Amino acid sequence: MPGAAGRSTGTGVVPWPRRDADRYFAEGYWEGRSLGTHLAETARKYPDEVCLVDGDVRLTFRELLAKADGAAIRMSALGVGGDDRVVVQLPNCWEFVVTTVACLRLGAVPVWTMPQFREHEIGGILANAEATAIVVPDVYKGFDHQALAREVLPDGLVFVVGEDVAPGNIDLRAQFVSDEPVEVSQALDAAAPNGDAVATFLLSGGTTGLPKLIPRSGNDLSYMIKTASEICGFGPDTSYLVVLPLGHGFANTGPGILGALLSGGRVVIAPSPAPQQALPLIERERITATSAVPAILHRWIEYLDSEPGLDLSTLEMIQIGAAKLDPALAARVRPELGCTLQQVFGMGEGLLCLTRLDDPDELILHTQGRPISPHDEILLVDEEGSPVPPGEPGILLVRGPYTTRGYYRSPELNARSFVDGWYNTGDIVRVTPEGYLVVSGREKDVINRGGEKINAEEVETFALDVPGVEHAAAVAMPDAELGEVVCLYVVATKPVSLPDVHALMLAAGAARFKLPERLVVVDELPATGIGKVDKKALRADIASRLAADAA
Ligand code: J2J
Repeated sequence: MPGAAGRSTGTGVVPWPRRDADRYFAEGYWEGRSLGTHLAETARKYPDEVCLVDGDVRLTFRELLAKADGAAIRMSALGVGGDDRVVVQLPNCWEFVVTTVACLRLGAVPVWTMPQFREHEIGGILANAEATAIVVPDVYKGFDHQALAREVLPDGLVFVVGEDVAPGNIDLRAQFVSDEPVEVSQALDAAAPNGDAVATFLLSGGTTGLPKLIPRSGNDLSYMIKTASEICGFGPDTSYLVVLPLGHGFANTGPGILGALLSGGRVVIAPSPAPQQALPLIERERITATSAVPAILHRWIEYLDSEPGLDLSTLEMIQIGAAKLDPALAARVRPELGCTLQQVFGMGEGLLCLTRLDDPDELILHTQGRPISPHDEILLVDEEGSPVPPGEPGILLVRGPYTTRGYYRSPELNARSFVDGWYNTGDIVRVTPEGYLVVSGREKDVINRGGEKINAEEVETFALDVPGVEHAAAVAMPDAELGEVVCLYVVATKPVSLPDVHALMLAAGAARFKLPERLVVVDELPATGIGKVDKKALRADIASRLAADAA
């Protein structure tokens, strides 16, 4: 049951109904403890094992916990309170993991973000989360993150990872002090939040406008990560390679880094998903498991065709998810990478579906897995909300022990996205007779660019600010490598070019990956019967234009 030192989950967080919560506790799914407490327990069980590797840095569990606890206590002294939100915008590096563990130990709420985000995204996230602190690199890929942090959080704490810490900002690595007396860790243990408290806010890619915050509690997230770890066969012998951005739920929780750590395993951070960098690490660090999106898998397999000499024999499994995997590419995993493929269909809101390692090929190659929990409830409905006949595709609704009941402080959006506790995923799927999900489409207006979700309306809003643009519609355009990229249709009163749109979006502080790849100027946008832009017609239009280009 929840511990005594419970903090409130705060206003704006929709709790699970009492009856469901009681059931999840009774079944042992929810343990009533924070993720930080679970991590500390594992760290104390395997103190001398190396658990985090990044280049020359190799930390044991003892060192990881000591650094994190040292940072937690210093962050607290600097004014970061339990329940305060800390936006983490770091590239993939060991400091990201220590920061996360420090926040979880303190009960502060890390909000993981991507290094590509700029003032438009970071400013919005800071405001939504009411964050009081941000963690950034000094300079990354030529961009001055400290300057951005100061601009968007003028009165907050700016923690910097890097050599060049500007006056007024705080050198985060200097807080990773590992010589704290044991009482410090004990004090953090005693003050740990209970399992109901928000452990992290994940970002939703699927909603309108700026990313909405998804509250994930210690109870729900610990359950999800532990269950997924079990299904993935994670244990102390696991050596997990991270190539996905650490800002992603998939990389952290699917079961990801936190799953490997909670299993007593080892996390190895790749500086880049490029095959030249990631694949030699598999050989050198004797990696057993990793996760990627289809676009990365494609690059790896192509590279292995030309560089066959690498020894990847330790690799037991690779998870592929976040975007639809082509069965033909899926079929190349076993023969060319020599490991088991696991398809992953997940979402920051909760539901995680996995194929099982011992599933027959038919399911591994052609489905996106089945829910990890027996208490995940799935309902497929048509556009009117009526259940579809078994085996037919429908809009996927879900509820269960680790799927959130609402976005943070978003009553209006929640009224649309959650009904009777069911989260409307906006994905169109069908369920096989074995109970496995096959994703066949999407109802929500999102473009999935190699796993990065781009909200169409956000791009359209920028486009409407370009002089001369009267109407705008962003749709997914097929792309051989990324699966989908953004194609922008506009109606304009004067000539408009793609560079015009890019210049406006960059000046407005949008992340570069949201820039449309193609612009199509038309006389008018097709409309549906009810006067909405007919995006289906636009997707068909761009497909025929691509076919004509190729002919
Ligand atoms: C097709 N579409 C998929 C798949 C996700 C693990 C794995 C992924 C995410 C993630 C995650 C897909 N095939 N295999 O958080 O923990 C699309 C769906 C879904 C949306 C969620 C995790 N796997 N998708 O991708 O919150 O449209 O989470 O609703 O970023 O990605 O995106 P996101």
